[in-house]
Amino acid sequence: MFCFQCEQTAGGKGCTKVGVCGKSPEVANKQDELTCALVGLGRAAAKNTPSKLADELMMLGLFATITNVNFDKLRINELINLIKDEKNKLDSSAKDFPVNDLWTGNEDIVSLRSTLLLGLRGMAAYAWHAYVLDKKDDEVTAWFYKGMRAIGEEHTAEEWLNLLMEFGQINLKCMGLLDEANTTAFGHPVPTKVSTLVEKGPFIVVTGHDLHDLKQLLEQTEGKGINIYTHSEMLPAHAYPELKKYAHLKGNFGTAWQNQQKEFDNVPAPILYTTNCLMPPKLSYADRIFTTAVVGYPELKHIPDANSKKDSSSILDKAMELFGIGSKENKMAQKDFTPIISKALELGGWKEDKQFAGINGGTELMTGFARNAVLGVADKVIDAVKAGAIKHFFLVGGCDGARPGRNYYTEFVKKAPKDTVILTLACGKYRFNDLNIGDIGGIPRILDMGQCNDAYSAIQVAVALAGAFKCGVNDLPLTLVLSWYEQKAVCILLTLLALGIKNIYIGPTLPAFLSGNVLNILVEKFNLKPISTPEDDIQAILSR
Ligand code: FS2
Ligand code: SF4
Repeated sequence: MFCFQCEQTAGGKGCTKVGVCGKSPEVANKQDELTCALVGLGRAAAKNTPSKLADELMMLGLFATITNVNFDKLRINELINLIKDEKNKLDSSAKDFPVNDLWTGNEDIVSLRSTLLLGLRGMAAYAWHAYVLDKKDDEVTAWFYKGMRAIGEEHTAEEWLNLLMEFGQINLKCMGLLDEANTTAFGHPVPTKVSTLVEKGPFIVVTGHDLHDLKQLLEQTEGKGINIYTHSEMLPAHAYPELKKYAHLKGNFGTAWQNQQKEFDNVPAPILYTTNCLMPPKLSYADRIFTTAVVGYPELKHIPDANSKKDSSSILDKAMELFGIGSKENKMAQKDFTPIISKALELGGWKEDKQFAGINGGTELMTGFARNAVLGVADKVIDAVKAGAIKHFFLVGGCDGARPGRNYYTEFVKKAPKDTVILTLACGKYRFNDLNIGDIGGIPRILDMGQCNDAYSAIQVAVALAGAFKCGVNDLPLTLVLSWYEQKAVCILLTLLALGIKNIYIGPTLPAFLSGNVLNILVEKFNLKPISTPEDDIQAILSR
């Protein structure tokens, strides 16, 4: 096996024996085979128009290879079979990419090719979340095929760089599509206080990013005496009007993904995984875990699409059962959550209310400062900047992870001067989102904009502020201080670079898939900076 796609990769170079994430060599090799089959599908799509199922397979196939999503080689194999089937229908002469060529060759070319592939994986997750809410964009869909074809082609370094910039623009479109899907289905997020108290009685914990799954679970648990708690990237759900209207969406349980093995032990409730980040579960709680859609782990219970025919040997019925794809009509995935509801009632929850706290001991979390909420008070923000009350904005956002160096982000927020505002998003915020660092003239100093894909909101806010101040985004008193872990962070970074955003700080370590030369190009062109210490970085930023 070879995999170097995430921040925790072995020795900062690549996992070759077993994944640090728990991925086995068999699964890693199957995922490579899947990727190479998707190149074949991309090639076949150059000849004939792909079907709805081919589009679904393109998105789900890429999504399934993201870190901490699917550890089940049988399911990856099902996907490969479905992809080959579709490819042959389009163009039986189209060849898959040779697996041996995927991670080998000239170091810089491997680096550039891998960066595009990993970005495509990230974008596939966003495209899928939009798709289940009935939003699809032809240009985004077509780019998956184009991008996968490119993975199988020879390109010069310059051509690869151009492809990466083009991809960054397409990913912006895809994040915009997901923003539209979420706000159309659930309304615009409003600033919302979220409690960390878990009330006595039966409950279900929902983790991952899929708001459509959460909505269906809320509908199906209403009036049944079961409370719902968000976990990790699901926290921003509390801010959407069409989700917060459910009185039994009570609060948030736990922190970011890397703490799940500790947090889910001894909890008298089931946990639903709608996407990443799934860690191999401990035996003590594996029987309480339910996966759905693209998430998979051998032996864990899986919630299939409600329309699927169980135990059918037809390849299409299997696709429907395992992944919720392959239906003829264009309808949104429907789930039947009865098994998880029964489990919640059986386990019964705690006998007494339990007060939990965040990493720093805080018991209340604020979320819902997405673009609409922030731009709604834009005048106030602009006045505060003009009056000198707000000196600088930091976007401290991105993924969390297990490395000790990630404490940088907590310290950064704690040490940021009192006349600065912290925008944040994604699961890295759990390092500091329970801190009370006050407000500036009624504007809270920590503004949680949402999930990782809500980087779209942050971009919109930055563009609007640049318009108001009649300057470029790079001239704003705004610095991005990002933490990365998996491949969605890769596609977001490429979008930021494609937009020409400079001086981005990145950590806790640099991606293993960036070769020395490619990194030098990014540093020269975009002034990308590895993080150092919070003190030095804050000082350097504010004295610029
Ligand atoms: Fe966090 Fe994991 Fe959001 Fe990433 S919950 S690292 O998938 O996408 O961020
Ligand atoms: Fe290693 Fe990360 Fe790949 Fe898992 S996803 S095998 S930890 S590089």
